[in-house]
Amino acid sequence: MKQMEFWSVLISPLAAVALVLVLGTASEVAVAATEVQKWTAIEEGVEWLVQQQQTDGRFLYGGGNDDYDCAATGAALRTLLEAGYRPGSDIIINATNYGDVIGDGLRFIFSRATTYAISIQLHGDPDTNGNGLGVKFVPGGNNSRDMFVTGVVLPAIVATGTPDELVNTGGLAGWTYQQVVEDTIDYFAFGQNENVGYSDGGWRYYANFSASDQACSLWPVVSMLSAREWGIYEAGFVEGELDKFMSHIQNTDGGCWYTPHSGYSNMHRTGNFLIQSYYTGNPVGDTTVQAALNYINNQWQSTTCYDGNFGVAGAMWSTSKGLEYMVGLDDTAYITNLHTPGTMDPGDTWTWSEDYCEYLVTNQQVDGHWNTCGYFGVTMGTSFSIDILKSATVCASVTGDWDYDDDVDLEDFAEFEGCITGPGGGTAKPRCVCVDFDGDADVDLEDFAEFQAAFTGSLP
Ligand SMILES: [Ca+2]
Ligand SMILES: [Ca+2]
Ligand SMILES: [Ca+2]
Ligand SMILES: [Ca+2]
Repeated sequence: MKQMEFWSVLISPLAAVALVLVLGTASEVAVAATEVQKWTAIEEGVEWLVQQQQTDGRFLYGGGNDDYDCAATGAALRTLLEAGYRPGSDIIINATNYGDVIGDGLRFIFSRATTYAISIQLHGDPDTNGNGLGVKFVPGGNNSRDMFVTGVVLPAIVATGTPDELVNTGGLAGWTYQQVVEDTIDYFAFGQNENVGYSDGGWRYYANFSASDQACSLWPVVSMLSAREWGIYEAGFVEGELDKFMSHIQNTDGGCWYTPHSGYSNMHRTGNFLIQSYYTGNPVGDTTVQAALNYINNQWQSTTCYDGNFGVAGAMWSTSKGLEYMVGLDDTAYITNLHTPGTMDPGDTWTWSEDYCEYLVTNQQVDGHWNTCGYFGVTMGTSFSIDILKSATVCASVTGDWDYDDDVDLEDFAEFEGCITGPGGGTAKPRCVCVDFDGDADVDLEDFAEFQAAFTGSLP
């Protein structure tokens, strides 16, 4: 807090300078802008989320299971880290220290981590760093939750952006985050199924379970994509093996089964297929990708619990990520079966992404959470919902224009001032990323200099 006071004192004289620059009164331009609505929904969702943390750092999945709670904690941390909060960085909002929330959450996750002996597999050696170990985030031996929990947790560690940080608790204490990520990726490569017919190349429950399913087979892929952000790559055979599984998991309607050549299609599993397609490098023109896109378009408006789209947070999350990867947020060619256009900023185009955001903004509960039907529970569903909105937000095209009314005036300055945390201080709220002009994860005097340069005063 000392640091924040220091910056406030330093900023005040500069604020006076800004005041002098403004002659005339600020005009009130009411903009019913979805970008503003999205940011507000994100902020209210984040405020609800942090209040859900338990005293030992965990977030509850629902159902009272430590392993599932670890997954819910991973999802919440990833969301909060991507919203700009950092462990050890004192951002205090409504008496909650967001830096402590992240730090406590990471401690809970690492308290669940354990090493796992791995060895050469049929298609190659999964042990990229040659230490004979993998890592999973469920304690003890094989457990039916190993792949799911571990796959949800890993991206949170990568989202810290600190590969050199040391684990400070549990069995991996003293390891760097980098090594944890390497060995977790090794674990996924080791645990990929082989020599089991149609299930070759997929995952289920725990390492080498010897059957695969399309719900579980999402999470190792999400983690491996995440690890690439740190330049960490799994063993070379994994992609090609996953291709085999993908060739046996797609139904004739373009959607995906739960297990190979069996049952019926659903939205979540088909969204997973798009993410897997991106991972394996299948182009959008590939017939299997086209078929999946066609299924998603046909089922777009489905609200069927578990198997549909809207209101099923897990389905919306996978489909949103998959579409963003494969056709982009601005796509209007592949997903056309949309709802009637809702509120948008002037000049924006109604897209699948806007359709999702409109739903989320409209259906957020008063206290900031989202209800969800499906497998992941309310806390994880709320994390997913925030992620979807966050992916879709864009900062105003005019630098420093907080309220999207095409000027940079005192109203924008008031919000800018609320974002100032000093060098290395993180961000006060998610939307502050729009005034971190030099992109170094803080809002400080260097950013203020740019804000000042962009200052226009109120424009009609
Ligand atoms: Ca290893
Ligand atoms: Ca294997
Ligand atoms: Ca403005
Ligand atoms: Ca900055």
